[in-house]
Amino acid sequence: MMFTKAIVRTPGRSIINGVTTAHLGKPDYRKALEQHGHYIQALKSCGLEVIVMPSDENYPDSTFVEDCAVLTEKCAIVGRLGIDSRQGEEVGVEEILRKYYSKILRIEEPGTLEGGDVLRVGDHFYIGITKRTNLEGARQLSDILNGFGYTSSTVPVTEVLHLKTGVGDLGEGCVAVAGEFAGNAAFAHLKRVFIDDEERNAANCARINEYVLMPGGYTKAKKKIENAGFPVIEIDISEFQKIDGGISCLSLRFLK
Ligand code: CIR
Repeated sequence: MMFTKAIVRTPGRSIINGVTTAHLGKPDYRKALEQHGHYIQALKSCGLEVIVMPSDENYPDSTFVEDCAVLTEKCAIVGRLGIDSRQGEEVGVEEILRKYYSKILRIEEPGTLEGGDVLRVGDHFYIGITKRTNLEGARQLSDILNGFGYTSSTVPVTEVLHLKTGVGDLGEGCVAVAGEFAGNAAFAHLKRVFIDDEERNAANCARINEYVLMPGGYTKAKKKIENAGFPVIEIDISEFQKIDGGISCLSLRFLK
């Protein structure tokens, strides 16, 4: 899957109030901005044109744009975020998507769906059932995807925030798996890179054109992914990890 563009959203000062389950302290705004800049540079190194949305102080978590939508080459599906404080983030993202997509569909109430729960491998979409994505949201998404010729299946997620917190797409039918997903039969037919428990955050990586983008500081995981044949770009995203954010959630990648 090649990408030509990515949408990102600059973090605002309110990022210090982002929702979190991590016990790592509050993000440092200045440092977050700097890391976000490096993230944009990395996307550009992968050959992408980067569309930068301005920050929105009303939404502390809005820098995690991936949760707002699911993008395919045939259509865009706008999600319905599963936590009150984030509902509405998708409006600005949809405005941008309108410039590029003629087919935009929406997840409707009572469905909830966040993009962080949707992992594409080839033409198959795994949909994590989490506190943020409910069965109804998954059903609506899967109906839409089936209509465009894609397949999908659901994966119950119990230990982490989103499906992609623990499974990352490495491309070419290969995934990085950590924690509860390492033994999950749903991924057993794929080539898997097993990420050690103490480096579990490294499973949230993203294949972007020639490279795999990884969070910085996970030496063993980096070696494993490189040994599996994928060149890696590391980015320090410590400030985003303090509020449960990973590599994939910081952008929406697409081909247009
Ligand atoms: C949240 O709890 O919604 C944010 N603090 C983190 C969202 C991370 N998104 C993702 O993993 N796709």
